[in-house]
Amino acid sequence: MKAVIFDLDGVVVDTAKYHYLAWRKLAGELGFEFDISHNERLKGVSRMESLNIVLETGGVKGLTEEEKQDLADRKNRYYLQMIQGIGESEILPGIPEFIAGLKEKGYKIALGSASKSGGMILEKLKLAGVFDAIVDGNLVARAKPDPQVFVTAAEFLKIPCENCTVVEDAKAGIEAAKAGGMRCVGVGNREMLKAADIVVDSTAELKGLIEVL
Ligand code: B16
Ligand code: MG
Repeated sequence: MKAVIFDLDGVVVDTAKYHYLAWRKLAGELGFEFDISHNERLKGVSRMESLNIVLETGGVKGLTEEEKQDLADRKNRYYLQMIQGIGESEILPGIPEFIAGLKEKGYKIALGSASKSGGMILEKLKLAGVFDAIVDGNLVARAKPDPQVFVTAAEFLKIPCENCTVVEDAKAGIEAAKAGGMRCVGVGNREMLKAADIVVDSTAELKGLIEVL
């Protein structure tokens, strides 16, 4: 029995743009501009780690843990407002066909997302029912590049890690998959994702990989 474990943001749906817009709004309120060139570093990493990166780019230092928590909560409120209306039209190209092809071949599929909103977003995309296991940021304590999110998904599926392939768009996620002893398909920039076993430019190409997984 084999499985494919999907990252959410950047693989199933392009929520990265909403994370970026929410961080940019917060940065603006703090008096600096959060530039898109730093956005790649936020992909796949936890909310608090993302906040630390955003504050670093703005040269903001010396905040207490409580102040940081307030800022992270504020960003999350903006993010939740922005994704309120998200729906099936925002599922990334080729994902429904890739999932259907995997199911046809008898693969199990799981979600392995760092986002605490992961499960809720899958519901909004009307995809929750097709996943055999859903692991999001509410179920794990250690953020990517720690493999916990993917290993937990494999445990839920009762499939050994070496029979799992992770699909990821972030460097931290690829490191996590490798640390968990899984194969990994990267989606996006070849140079940045070079630690993956296979890299494709876009989710539209995933279906073509089913035979080689
Ligand atoms: P939240 P993924 C990740 O999702 C995002 O890529 C990352 O930018 C975000 O900080 C993280 O989820 C936490 O999200 O603030 O909603 O809990 O790529 O692992 O699906
Ligand atoms: Mg991602």
